[in-house]
Amino acid sequence: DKILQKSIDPTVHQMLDRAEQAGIETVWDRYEKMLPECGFGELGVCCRNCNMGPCRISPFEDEGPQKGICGATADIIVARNLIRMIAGGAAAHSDHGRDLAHTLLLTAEGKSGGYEIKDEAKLAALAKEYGITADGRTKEEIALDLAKAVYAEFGKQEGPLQFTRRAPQKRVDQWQKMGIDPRGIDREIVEIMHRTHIGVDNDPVNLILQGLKASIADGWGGSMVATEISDVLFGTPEPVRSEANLGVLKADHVNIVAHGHEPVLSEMILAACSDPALVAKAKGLGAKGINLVGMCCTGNELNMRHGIPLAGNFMQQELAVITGAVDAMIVDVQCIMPALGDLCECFHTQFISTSYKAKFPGAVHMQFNEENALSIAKEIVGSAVDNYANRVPEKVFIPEEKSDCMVGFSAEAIIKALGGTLDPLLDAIKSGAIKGIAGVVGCNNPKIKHDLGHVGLVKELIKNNVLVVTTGCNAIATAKVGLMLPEAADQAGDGLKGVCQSLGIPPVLHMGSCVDISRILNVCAAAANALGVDISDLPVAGAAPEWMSEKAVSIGAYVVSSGIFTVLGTVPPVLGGPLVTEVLTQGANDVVGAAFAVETDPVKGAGLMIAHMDAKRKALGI
Ligand code: BF8
Ligand code: SF4
Repeated sequence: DKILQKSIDPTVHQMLDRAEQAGIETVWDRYEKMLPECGFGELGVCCRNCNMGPCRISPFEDEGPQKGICGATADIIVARNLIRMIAGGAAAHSDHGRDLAHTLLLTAEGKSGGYEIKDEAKLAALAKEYGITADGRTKEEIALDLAKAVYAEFGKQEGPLQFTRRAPQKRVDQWQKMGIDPRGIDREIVEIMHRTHIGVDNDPVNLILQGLKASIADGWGGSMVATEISDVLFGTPEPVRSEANLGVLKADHVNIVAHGHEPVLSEMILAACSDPALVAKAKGLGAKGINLVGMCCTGNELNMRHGIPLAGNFMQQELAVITGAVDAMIVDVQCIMPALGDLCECFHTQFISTSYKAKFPGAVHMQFNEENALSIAKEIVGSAVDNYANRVPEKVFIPEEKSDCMVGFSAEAIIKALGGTLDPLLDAIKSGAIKGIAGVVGCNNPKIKHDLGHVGLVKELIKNNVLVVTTGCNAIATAKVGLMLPEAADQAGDGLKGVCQSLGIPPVLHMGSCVDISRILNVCAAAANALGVDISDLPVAGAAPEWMSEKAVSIGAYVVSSGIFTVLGTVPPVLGGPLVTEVLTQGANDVVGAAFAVETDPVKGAGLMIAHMDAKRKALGI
């Protein structure tokens, strides 16, 4: 019936059925109420950048306005809107990176309340990269210099951003030639806001180039800082077993869902959950213990580093509450639906916000800070435990479905699994056992049957011997259906199957949260450097089958800017600008050696990626 059409995930069907019976609305209901979505918005041709407007351009040449009041054409408006999305996405990722740099700084100064430097090898490697002397110095002294150096990347006026130099020299040369080698992370974002103000940059191509520049400052800047510093503070992920889907909630435990993005919070919540006094408190209330599970990218961070179970991806955040078994939903920043406030009022669930940057109607705000991190985390967990007493057993229904998964494939872990170098992987690519590597990432979006885009595309890729690396909500989707188990190699083509079986790895490798797409860039850069070619020469491709966020727009832009062909599974709001559409899908090839394609059918999307890999293989003579 109607509910079955909304997702491929049986937990979704069960929870939506319950929601319907209880008269509770979810993201799918609100989506349907919104239909038809605004046609001008879909095409990207509405502008509110000044108060002479709002203006919107008629898609029909012979009727309605063809220019905004200031004279802006459809292409100008589309380009401005698109790069403002990039600015939003790059700002979100990079502010996350900044928070990690801040935490490292406080930790190095001995001012943080509970953090420590866990990965000294990575600290040493990063210090070397930044030219920081390590000889005879304590890890705190080295970390202080490193924290200051990465912190400075945000406010730099002149480049280069250190991590951009991990890219092959040919790529850097091309960025410089096109004027898109970023200077400072914040600077490129601010410049987008300047250029898109009324009466500044009105050349669509020039606007898009600035969008690419800011996106590179995200992927090879803010996001990479977030990943690398998280590893220094919390450890670089290594393969670990875990579970995924709503079935990870436990009826006889205090259930805490950590939702959002920054491990700065979730790591401390995890530490607080094993506090003996809090565990005893939970037991005193009749629970068997405290069950911490993750949602969205914070879930990925906890999952990759500690094997903490994944409750679900973006479209499942409301559904977790509808189980009636969640005692607290603890959130920080990004991808947290404001709908959770009203929803939690229908249940006993406590909705706890923790960041001054992200407050929500209906949430209890418990301000988190790094200086007193562990003690605040204990207060937050304590509040969740107390709330177990308010749980209404008759309202609890936890779906049974969950899948085992093997996760934790950081670049370092992949190299380790390969025996110390990338060579065995490159050899498998050269021999044709593996056709290529696909990075499949991104959100959920009610415009697409939930998880069908993700799972459909990934299954088709592995069947065709394409090794898949994944992050974000795609990672959660694939974990839930068992694709992250070594046994899933049975679903792969013979070549990929053989490689996975000999290494004991799944055909779909979980590389982390969305900022961890920087891990994928690092693997691509290392592979290109090992072969002496540019990233754009490699048989690799990207896809975001169900993307929705501004962060995803920035990601798409930096992945293409890095030379990787990328397939989008939902249509970006650019089709109203014919020139912009042409630049993104064709012209970009001449600028950065890659471009976008839009394909809403996941199997066809995989086909485009495979054809691209075949073409690259041919050009490389393999
Ligand atoms: O940063 S994939 S819905 S959770 S934006 Fe959000 Fe999209 Fe999920 Fe993580 Ni990424
Ligand atoms: Fe209209 Fe131009 Fe103002 Fe945009 S900037 S609202 S197109 S007048």
